[in-house]
Amino acid sequence: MIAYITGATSGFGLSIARRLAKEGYNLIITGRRKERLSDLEKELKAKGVDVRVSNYDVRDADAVKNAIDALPEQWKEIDVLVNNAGLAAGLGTIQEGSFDDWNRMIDTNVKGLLYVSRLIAPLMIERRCGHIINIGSVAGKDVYPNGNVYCATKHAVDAISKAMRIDMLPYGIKVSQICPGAAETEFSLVRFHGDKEKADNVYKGYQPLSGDDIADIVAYLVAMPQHVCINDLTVTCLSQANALHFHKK
Ligand code: NDP
Ligand code: 8X3
Repeated sequence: MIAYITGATSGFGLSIARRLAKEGYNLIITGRRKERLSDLEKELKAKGVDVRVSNYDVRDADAVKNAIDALPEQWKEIDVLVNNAGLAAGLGTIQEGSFDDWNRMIDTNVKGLLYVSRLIAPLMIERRCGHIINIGSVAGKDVYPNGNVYCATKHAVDAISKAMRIDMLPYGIKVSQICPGAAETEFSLVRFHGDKEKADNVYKGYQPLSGDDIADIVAYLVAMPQHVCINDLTVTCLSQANALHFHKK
C-alpha cells in the first residue's frame, strides 16, 4: 500500500506520515524543506518503510507534474492521497490585506491541492481504487473575524471535496475531508510570519489538537471497510465549539 502525503515536513503531514508508516504503508513524502524530508526518509527507512522523497512547491504546476510523472511505475500505484500542504498567511481585514499573503494562500491551499489531485486522480482511476483525503478546516465551515481569505480557501477545499466525490464516484474512489479546529503545529508561526510570541499565544489557556490527533483520524478513515466512505469529519479540541467560539482558562 502506498500513501502520498503533501506537506510532510511538519505538523499534520509529519504525524500522518509516521502514523501511516506504522499502519504498513510505504510513503511518498513531499514538501519544500528538503532536509526535513531527508531526515524523515532516514527515520522511516530505519523502520523498514519504503520511502520516496518528492521535493517541490505545490504552487508550481510544472514541478508538480514533473514530480508525479517521474514516479517509477510501482510508485504510481497510490492508494491514499492526503492533500495536506497548506497555510494561513496573515490575519487581518480585507482593507488592510497583503496581495502577497493572499496569493500564497490561494495558490497553495486551492491551486496546489488541485494540481496534485489532477495528476494523481487519473492514476487511481486507472486502477479503480484509491482514497483522497483533503485537509480542510473549521475555517471552511464558518468565517471568523480577520480570517477572510484563509477561510475562503478552506471553503474552496470544502466545495472541491464535495465535487471531487461526485467525479470519483463511478470509479470506486473515496473522497474524504477532515476539518480540524485549532491544532498546535507550525501553522500559527507561519500565519504570523515567524512571530513566535504571537503564535504561542494562540494556544494558551486550553489544550489544542495535535498533529497526532489528526493522524489517528486519517488512520481510522483509511481502515474503514471498502464500501464505507467517511465524507466529512469536523474535529475540534474540547475547548472549541466552532471556528469562532473557545472556552479558555
Ligand atoms: P504546518 O505549518 O506545521 O505544516 C504545513 C505543511 O505544508 C508543511 O509540511 C509545509 O512544508 C507544507 N507546505 C506549505 N506550503 C507549501 C508549498 N507551497 N509547497 C509544498 N508544501 C507546502 O501546518 P499544519 O500541519 O497545521 O497544516 C497542515 C494543513 O492543515 C494545512 O492545509 C492547514 O491549512 C490545515 N489546518 C491546520 C490547522 C491548525 O490549526 N494547525 C487546523 C485546520 C486545518 P514546507 O514548508 O516544507 O513546504
Ligand atoms: C486552522 C484553524 O481556526 O486558525 O485552519 O482557522 S483556524
